[in-house]
Amino acid sequence: MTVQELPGAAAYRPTPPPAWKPLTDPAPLLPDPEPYRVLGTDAVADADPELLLRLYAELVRGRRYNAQATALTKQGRLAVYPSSTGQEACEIAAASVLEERDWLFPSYRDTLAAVARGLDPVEALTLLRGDRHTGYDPREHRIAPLCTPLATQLPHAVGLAHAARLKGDDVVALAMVGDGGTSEGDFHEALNFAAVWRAPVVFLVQNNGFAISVPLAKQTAAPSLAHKAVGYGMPGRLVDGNDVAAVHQVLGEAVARARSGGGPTLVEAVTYRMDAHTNADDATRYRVDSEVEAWRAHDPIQLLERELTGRGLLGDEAIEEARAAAERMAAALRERMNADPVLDPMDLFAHVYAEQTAQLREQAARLRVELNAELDQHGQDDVEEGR
Ligand SMILES: Cc1ncc(C[n+]2csc(CCOP(=O)(O)OP(=O)(O)O)c2C)c(N)n1
Ligand SMILES: [Mg+2]
Repeated sequence: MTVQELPGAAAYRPTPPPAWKPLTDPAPLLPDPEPYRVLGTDAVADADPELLLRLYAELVRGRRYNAQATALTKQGRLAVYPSSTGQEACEIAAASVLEERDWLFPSYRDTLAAVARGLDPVEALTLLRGDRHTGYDPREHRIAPLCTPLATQLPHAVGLAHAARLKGDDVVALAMVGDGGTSEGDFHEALNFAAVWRAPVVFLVQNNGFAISVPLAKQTAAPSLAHKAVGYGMPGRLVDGNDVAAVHQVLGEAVARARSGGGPTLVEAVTYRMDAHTNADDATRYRVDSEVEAWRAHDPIQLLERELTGRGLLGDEAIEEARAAAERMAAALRERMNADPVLDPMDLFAHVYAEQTAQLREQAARLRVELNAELDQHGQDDVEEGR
């Protein structure tokens, strides 16, 4: 078959689409090829020893909190506890880079971050013991409710941060999410909106290797979760999530960037969940001991302890002191959690809407009638049984 040349075809030259150019230079947005580390590297010379000692005490306290809360599930005092043992460096660093005026948006696994930010250790467990509402007033310490629906906290964080910026308030929101949460639509929507509007948000992904039993390789085919940042036009940072000095530095830089109007950052902290997903999970069904042991050798407390003792900044006495303080916290937590909470069923209707709806008022009235009837009935039984 011969191709017939159309008249004038010789003059036609295909050209690229008009006026195309990259919206953003992708090179500075790319994460480092290896997770950033401070402990055991030259960068540690720049780390403030006072800060490292404070972080150490918090890590020890955090681990003890995880152990105590897990024990409370076995004693029937807590319905469920998603432990962050092994991930304490991310939890503590996240809390410590924020100012009081900032907001933290935690997931269900981030109780420690909330406690490290000042939340009462018992109030932090209220939801997990199945008590009232969130268990705390989110406005008091500027900590959004510990969020169980995956990734829904992310658009909330972006909305709050964007609104604060429009109002001229100096507020940064730090939102925490797991590796599994990055597959949610909310993750995409939050990052896209944040980047387009340069919202003052920091996204911290704790990549702990698993979403319950699903390993990272089944979650994504991206080179790393930090690489996803480039697709939204924000910087992606990859950090050793067990190196508290590194996580503190990277998150601190991201917060400073957000505060100065530079827009959002996606930080992927590479870490590992040492315990099962929750007390209701058996992790031996989907992961091998050798993997767990390899991570045990990269324990966040040990990494920092070795650094500090090696430099003569931490001695046996200070270690004992940190452990004793953690024990005191655990004892107080045990004692308070062993007291039965007094609950008012009518509280169900509080804090649902700023102004109660007609339906809720009607339901509340019906419950009130039922409760009164029950009270009368029990009162009657008591009389009949001679009590
Ligand atoms: C929208 C939604 N889908 C599913 C679940 C059930 N679920 C609870 S935890 C979890 C795994 C999440 O894994 P990841 O985000 O990696 O966080 P991790 O538990 O490892 O901290 C799933 C699927 C949920 N809570 N919300
Ligand atoms: Mg995970």
